[in-house]
Amino acid sequence: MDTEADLFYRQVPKVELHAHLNGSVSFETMETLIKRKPHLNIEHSTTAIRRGQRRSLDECFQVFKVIHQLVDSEEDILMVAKAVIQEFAADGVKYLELRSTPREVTETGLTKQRCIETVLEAIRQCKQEEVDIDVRFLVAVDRRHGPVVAMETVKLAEDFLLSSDGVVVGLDLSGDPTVGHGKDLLSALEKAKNCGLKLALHLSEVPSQRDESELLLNLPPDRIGHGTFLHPEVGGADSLVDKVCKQNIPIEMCLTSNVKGQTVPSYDKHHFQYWYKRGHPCVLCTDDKGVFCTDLSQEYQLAASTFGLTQEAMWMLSQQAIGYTFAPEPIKQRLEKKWAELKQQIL
Ligand code: 6MZ
Repeated sequence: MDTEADLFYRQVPKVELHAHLNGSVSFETMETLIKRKPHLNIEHSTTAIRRGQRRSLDECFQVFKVIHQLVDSEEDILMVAKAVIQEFAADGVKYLELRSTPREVTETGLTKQRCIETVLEAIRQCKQEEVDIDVRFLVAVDRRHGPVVAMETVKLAEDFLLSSDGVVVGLDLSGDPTVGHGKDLLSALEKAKNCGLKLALHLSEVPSQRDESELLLNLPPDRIGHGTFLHPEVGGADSLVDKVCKQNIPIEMCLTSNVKGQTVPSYDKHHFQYWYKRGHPCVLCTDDKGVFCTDLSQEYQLAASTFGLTQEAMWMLSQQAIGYTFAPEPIKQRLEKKWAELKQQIL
C-alpha cells in the first residue's frame, strides 16, 4: 500500500457494519488458538485466504468449519471477540456492528445463550478498558440450519434485545447461500422484525437467489449484505433494483471478500460501482477480515483506487454510513460530532 494513502485511510474514522466474528479472527489470534489446540493438527494456511489467492465460495465455507473447531469454548470466544474489537479500533473503526451465529458445543459445555453472553462480556470489557469504539451486536441465523433453529435463534435474540442495554440491535441472515431457501425462514424473519430487531440479510450473494430476494425484499430488510446479483447486468432484475431503491435499503459491500470468494471476477467489476453511481446508500465493510486477510482501511483504499474516488468522496462514504447503523439517534448524533471534529484534523 502507498504509505501516504495508507495513513489517510487508517486515520479516517470508519463504521463497520458487516463483520462476522469468527471470520474476523486475525493471524496473531489464530496462532494462539492453534497453539492452544495442537491435537487438532490445524495448519495456519487452512484458516485464511492470502494475497493473490482465490477460493470458491464453497471452499470459503470449509474455512469457517476449521475456525469453528478452534473457537469452541467461552474462553475462546472471549479472547477472540476482545481481540477483534481491539483490532477494529486500532484500524480507526469508531462504530462496529459485530455479528455471530450462536453455537452449542457439548464437549466444552458451550450453549447458544452463553455464546451471546460471552460476546457481550467482551464488549463490556473493551468499554471498561476505554477502547475507543462503540460496539453493537447482531445475532446471526445460519440458513443451513433451517426454520426451527432460525425461530429458536430469533427468540434468543428477542430476549437479548430486551436485556442487553441496547447492545443487541438486530438479526443477521447468513451462511452458505447455496443451501436452503429464504421462504422457509420467512416466518422467523417476520417475527424478528415485529419484535423490533433490525434485519441485516445476506441477499443475492449468488445468482440462483433471485426468487428468494424478491420475497425477502418485501419484509423489507433494514440492510442488505452483498446484494451481488441484484441488478440486471449480472442476471438480477429491474424489479429487484426497484424494490431496493424505492425502500432505499443500504447495501453492505465487501470488495475483497467477493473477489477472493470469486462471486465477483475482479475489483473493477464489483457491483459497488453500479450502486454508487446511482447514488444509492452503500457502506464498505470487511465481511471476514481474518479469512480474507484485509481490514477496513484497506477496503477504503481499494475502493478509492479502483473507482477513482477522491479522499473527500471517501470521507463522505464513511460519514454517511453513520446513518445506516442500527444505533439509536443519540449515538448517531455523537458519531456525527466525532466525525466533524476529526474532519478538521484529517481532511
Ligand atoms: C454468508 C457468511 C459469509 O457466525 O461463526 N459467513 N455467510 N456469506 C459469507 N461470505 C463469505 N462469511 C461468513 O462467523 C462465521 C459464519 O459467518 C457466516 C457463515 O455462517 C459462517 O459460518 P460466526 O461468528
